[in-house]
Amino acid sequence: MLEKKSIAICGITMVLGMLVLNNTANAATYKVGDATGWTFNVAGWENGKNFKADDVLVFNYKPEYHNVVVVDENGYCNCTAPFGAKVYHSGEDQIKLVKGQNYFICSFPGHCNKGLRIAIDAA
Ligand SMILES: [Cu+2]
Repeated sequence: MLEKKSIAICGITMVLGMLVLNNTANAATYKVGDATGWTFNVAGWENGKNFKADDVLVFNYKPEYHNVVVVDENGYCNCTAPFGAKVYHSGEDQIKLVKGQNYFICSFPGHCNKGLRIAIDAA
Protein backbone atom coordinates (compact mmCIF):
# COMPACT_ATOMS: atom_id res chain seq x y z
CA MET A 1 0.00 0.00 0.00
CA LEU A 2 2.68 2.45 1.04
CA GLU A 3 4.74 1.45 -1.94
CA LYS A 4 1.91 2.21 -4.38
CA LYS A 5 1.48 5.69 -2.88
CA SER A 6 5.18 6.44 -3.29
CA ILE A 7 5.05 5.43 -6.92
CA ALA A 8 2.04 7.70 -7.52
CA ILE A 9 3.82 10.70 -5.93
CA CYS A 10 6.93 9.94 -7.92
CA GLY A 11 4.84 9.91 -11.10
CA ILE A 12 3.43 13.37 -10.38
CA THR A 13 6.90 14.75 -9.69
CA MET A 14 8.12 13.37 -12.99
CA VAL A 15 5.30 15.03 -14.90
CA LEU A 16 5.99 18.35 -13.20
CA GLY A 17 9.68 17.94 -13.93
CA MET A 18 8.95 17.34 -17.59
CA LEU A 19 6.78 20.46 -17.76
CA VAL A 20 9.63 22.54 -16.34
CA LEU A 21 12.11 21.02 -18.79
CA ASN A 22 9.73 21.60 -21.65
CA ASN A 23 9.36 25.25 -20.70
CA THR A 24 13.13 25.70 -20.65
CA ALA A 25 13.43 24.00 -24.01
CA ASN A 26 11.05 26.53 -25.54
CA ALA A 27 13.07 29.51 -24.34
CA ALA A 28 15.24 30.96 -27.07
CA THR A 29 18.67 32.53 -26.85
CA TYR A 30 19.45 35.60 -28.90
CA LYS A 31 22.81 37.22 -29.58
CA VAL A 32 22.03 40.92 -29.44
CA GLY A 33 23.15 42.53 -32.69
CA ASP A 34 23.96 39.11 -34.11
CA ALA A 35 27.58 38.91 -35.30
CA THR A 36 28.22 42.62 -34.66
CA GLY A 37 27.21 42.36 -31.04
CA TRP A 38 26.21 45.07 -28.58
CA THR A 39 27.54 48.17 -30.32
CA PHE A 40 26.50 51.47 -31.92
CA ASN A 41 23.30 51.45 -33.96
CA VAL A 42 22.17 48.12 -32.61
CA ALA A 43 18.80 49.80 -32.00
CA GLY A 44 16.24 48.21 -34.27
CA TRP A 45 17.85 44.77 -34.17
CA GLU A 46 14.98 43.72 -31.93
CA ASN A 47 12.30 44.66 -34.45
CA GLY A 48 10.31 41.85 -36.01
CA LYS A 49 11.38 39.22 -33.50
CA ASN A 50 8.89 37.42 -31.28
CA PHE A 51 10.44 37.50 -27.84
CA LYS A 52 8.98 35.58 -24.96
CA ALA A 53 9.49 35.79 -21.21
CA ASP A 54 12.49 33.65 -20.15
CA ASP A 55 14.21 34.05 -23.51
CA VAL A 56 17.86 34.89 -22.93
CA LEU A 57 19.70 37.81 -24.48
CA VAL A 58 23.46 37.50 -24.84
CA PHE A 59 25.26 40.84 -24.95
CA ASN A 60 28.74 40.53 -26.46
CA TYR A 61 30.99 43.63 -26.32
CA LYS A 62 34.35 44.91 -25.09
CA PRO A 63 33.79 45.96 -21.45
CA GLU A 64 36.29 48.82 -21.91
CA TYR A 65 33.90 50.38 -24.42
CA HIS A 66 30.40 49.48 -23.31
CA ASN A 67 28.15 48.17 -20.58
CA VAL A 68 24.55 47.02 -20.36
CA VAL A 69 22.16 48.79 -18.02
CA VAL A 70 18.62 47.61 -17.33
CA VAL A 71 16.43 50.70 -17.42
CA ASP A 72 12.77 51.67 -17.53
CA GLU A 73 10.94 53.36 -20.38
CA ASN A 74 12.02 56.80 -19.26
CA GLY A 75 15.65 55.67 -19.07
CA TYR A 76 15.39 54.20 -22.54
CA CYS A 77 13.78 57.25 -24.11
CA ASN A 78 16.03 59.80 -22.39
CA CYS A 79 19.22 57.72 -22.31
CA THR A 80 19.56 57.94 -18.57
CA ALA A 81 20.24 55.18 -16.08
CA PRO A 82 18.12 55.54 -12.96
CA PHE A 83 19.95 55.45 -9.62
CA GLY A 84 20.38 51.86 -8.53
CA ALA A 85 19.85 50.43 -12.02
CA LYS A 86 21.36 47.00 -12.60
CA VAL A 87 24.60 47.35 -14.55
CA TYR A 88 26.23 44.46 -16.40
CA HIS A 89 29.85 44.81 -17.50
CA SER A 90 31.33 41.38 -18.13
CA GLY A 91 31.38 41.81 -21.92
CA GLU A 92 29.44 38.58 -22.25
CA ASP A 93 26.27 39.10 -20.26
CA GLN A 94 23.31 36.79 -20.36
CA ILE A 95 20.06 38.44 -19.34
CA LYS A 96 16.72 36.69 -19.12
CA LEU A 97 13.73 38.61 -20.38
CA VAL A 98 10.81 39.30 -18.11
CA LYS A 99 7.24 39.37 -19.35
CA GLY A 100 6.37 42.76 -20.78
CA GLN A 101 8.75 45.60 -21.51
CA ASN A 102 12.51 45.14 -21.22
CA TYR A 103 14.78 48.12 -21.82
CA PHE A 104 18.56 48.08 -22.10
CA ILE A 105 21.03 50.88 -22.76
CA CYS A 106 24.78 51.48 -22.63
CA SER A 107 25.40 54.16 -20.01
CA PHE A 108 28.78 55.30 -21.33
CA PRO A 109 28.38 59.02 -22.21
CA GLY A 110 26.72 59.49 -25.59
CA HIS A 111 26.54 55.81 -26.51
CA CYS A 112 22.80 55.34 -25.98
CA ASN A 113 22.16 58.37 -28.19
CA LYS A 114 24.24 56.67 -30.89
CA GLY A 115 21.78 53.80 -31.00
CA LEU A 116 23.15 51.62 -28.24
CA ARG A 117 19.76 50.79 -26.77
CA ILE A 118 17.03 48.26 -27.34
CA ALA A 119 13.41 47.95 -26.24
CA ILE A 120 11.82 44.53 -26.17
CA ASP A 121 8.25 43.50 -25.48
CA ALA A 122 8.31 39.90 -24.29
CA ALA A 123 5.10 37.90 -24.51
CU1 LIG B 1 28.79 51.99 -24.87
